[in-house]
Amino acid sequence: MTVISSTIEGRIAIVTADNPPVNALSQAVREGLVREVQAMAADDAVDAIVIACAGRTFFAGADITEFGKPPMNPSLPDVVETIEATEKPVVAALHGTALGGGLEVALSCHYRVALKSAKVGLPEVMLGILPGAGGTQRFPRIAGVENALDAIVSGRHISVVEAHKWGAVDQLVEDADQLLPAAIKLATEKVSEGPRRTGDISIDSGKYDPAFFNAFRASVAKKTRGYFAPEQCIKAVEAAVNMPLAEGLKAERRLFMECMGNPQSAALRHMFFAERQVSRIPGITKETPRRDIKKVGIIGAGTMGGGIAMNFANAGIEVMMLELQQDALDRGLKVVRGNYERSVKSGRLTMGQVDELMARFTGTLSYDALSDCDLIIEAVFEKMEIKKQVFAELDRVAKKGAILASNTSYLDIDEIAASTSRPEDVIGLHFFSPANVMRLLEIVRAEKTADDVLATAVDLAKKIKKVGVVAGVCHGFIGNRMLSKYGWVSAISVISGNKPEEVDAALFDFGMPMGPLTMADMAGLDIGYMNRQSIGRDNYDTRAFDWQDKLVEAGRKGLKVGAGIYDYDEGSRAPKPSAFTENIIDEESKRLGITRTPKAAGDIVERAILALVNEGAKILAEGKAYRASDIDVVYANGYGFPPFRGGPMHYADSLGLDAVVKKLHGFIKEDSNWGTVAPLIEKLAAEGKTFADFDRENAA
Ligand code: T1G
Repeated sequence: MTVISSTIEGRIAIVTADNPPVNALSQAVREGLVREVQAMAADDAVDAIVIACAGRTFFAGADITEFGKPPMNPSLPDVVETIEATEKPVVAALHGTALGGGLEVALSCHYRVALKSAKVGLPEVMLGILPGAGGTQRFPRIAGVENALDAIVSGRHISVVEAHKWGAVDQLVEDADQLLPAAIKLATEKVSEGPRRTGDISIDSGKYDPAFFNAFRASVAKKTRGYFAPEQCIKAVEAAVNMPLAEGLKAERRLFMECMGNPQSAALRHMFFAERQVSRIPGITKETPRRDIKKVGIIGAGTMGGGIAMNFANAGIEVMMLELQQDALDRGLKVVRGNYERSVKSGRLTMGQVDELMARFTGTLSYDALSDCDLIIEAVFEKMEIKKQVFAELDRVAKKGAILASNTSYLDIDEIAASTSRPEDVIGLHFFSPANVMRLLEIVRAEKTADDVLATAVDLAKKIKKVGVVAGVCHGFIGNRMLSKYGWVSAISVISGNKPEEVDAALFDFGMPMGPLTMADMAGLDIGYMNRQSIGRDNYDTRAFDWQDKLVEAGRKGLKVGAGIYDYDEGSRAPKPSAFTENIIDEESKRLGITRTPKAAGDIVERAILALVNEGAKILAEGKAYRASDIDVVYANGYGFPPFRGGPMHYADSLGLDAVVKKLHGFIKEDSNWGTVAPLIEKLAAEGKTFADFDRENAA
């Protein structure tokens, strides 16, 4: 298929790319662009050139599938330099999302026309790299240093309306059918004026001294903690300010290659593709029927119920919330409105939009009112008896074909489904708190869940902007099952020798958003306490948790009561080491006859992360997750695992599974409560394979 073709209208050449799905700048596209632009530039019948793309978007960037493979000419910088050097005016016609190399191609054109709905951006930093085809040099010149620096380091998508205000886009058109004519018209008008090269624009370097860049560094330090690429992006923009274009481009190239060589880039590319794999489900195809979801019922208007409901309202779906008491219902709806009004303060919403969103909500005290809902999700108390009562009611009132979903975070969906007359319509939809913010949704496929119910849930996840990962039924599904092992390692690390703050600091420095013990205090120590009470002392490692249970019994339930593992000043969420806790740990270790020996941070991290990996491999082998990369997506999007490490399974691959097996055996020798090494890791290690190999060989 010809990916690049040219036509001539009047005396204007139109070079069009057609490389679905996103016109990625593959080798064929790059080669075609150089060939056609050079041919049109040499053609006496042509006075100016327009570059446009067919399909849904202007070039959405370099072809990421080519990364990690030997480079193929022409490189994107070659393409960009060819276009910019053209003696005839070149106009870019932008629509969709002109991102990364796509925007760099547009910046090498001399003028830019855009469809008003289009977006531009330089999101390379999200892939652990930086704009490597002149973006760090040209964007500061045409958009201003401050705007470019923010765009390059954040990787955010920018409306062309904003880019137009910056001077980076010359003209906006309202409708798609106006785009090409406007680009041709502008090209014609510019024939006499000739090319206007972004690279020729100079920057007043005096305005942007080291203090300016250091202040910017400080402003992004928290958000970019642990990431390698953001600093390289800043250095590249500094080069744009302090060097002529040719030198700046060389500096950009060097910094780009340093990023490409850093393991974080491979990890972030892994996450990019992993998130796009999750919707590939065995047995589900484009032909699988889907059910129409026009109205959603939510049982429970508490924090979870309200947050879940907002996702659907945000996607334009009508929501009916059910509570047993009017004041609880009123309170729930008030909290939802409050959440939306906070977005008004931050400028993300207008009050009019809040009213529009709230108009999608209705409330009821009667189950019967849910009889016209297409999907009903319960978010009630995590007790099986209560869930079964709710599902019995739903079975009575829900219309035929309604999907019945539980938001349970670890209970058995098969058991819940069996309490209805329609198990094929029952599924798990496990949202993560705050449900209107966290991107992860675990879609739990029960034994009898019908394919069309599952397919509907997978599509619905995308519609409500969640990353929907399908899990099988087991205690805690994927994330919480792994979390229980991580929590055990952090608890045992304390009783066997490390201070809570040492364990937390080690995992925080690894890249977790907060340490496991701070997280336990935030979630509430009483949750784990009640769970352990319910399963009984013979079914968990009491040595690891008795010290925490003593804290709960002393009323120290965590942040919510101002004391848990840590102490908290009035109104503060900052954890402070607690003498009370230290005393409990000391007493407990003496009672258990443990001589406490602190471990180094690296040893703490190794145990905590490999506990995740070992459990993840068991989940994978049991078929409770379809891919190792799905497990990475769960842990990065639901539990804050640093994306720049690619998720626990990718991280294990980077260590080498033979090394992982050796370490796990060492841990088991040290403490038999580790259980067993996952046979799947042993097998892959013995075959010299990785989890990535497993995914390739078992591709859904
Ligand atoms: N290369 C290859 N494939 C890509 C791709 C890309 N750049 N972008 C998307 N795809 C595939 C994706 O894997 C999926 O495939 C399909 O297209 C639809 O994507 C030198 C080096 C454009 C906003 O980072 O942000 O330029 O799963 O499901 O939700 O400076 O894709 O269907 O087989 O995401 O509508 C910079 C990355 C590259 C943009 C569309 N560009 N892409 O979102 O669809 S680095 C980016 C996106 C660079 C230069 C450097 C999004 C999108 P499949 P999708 P979407």
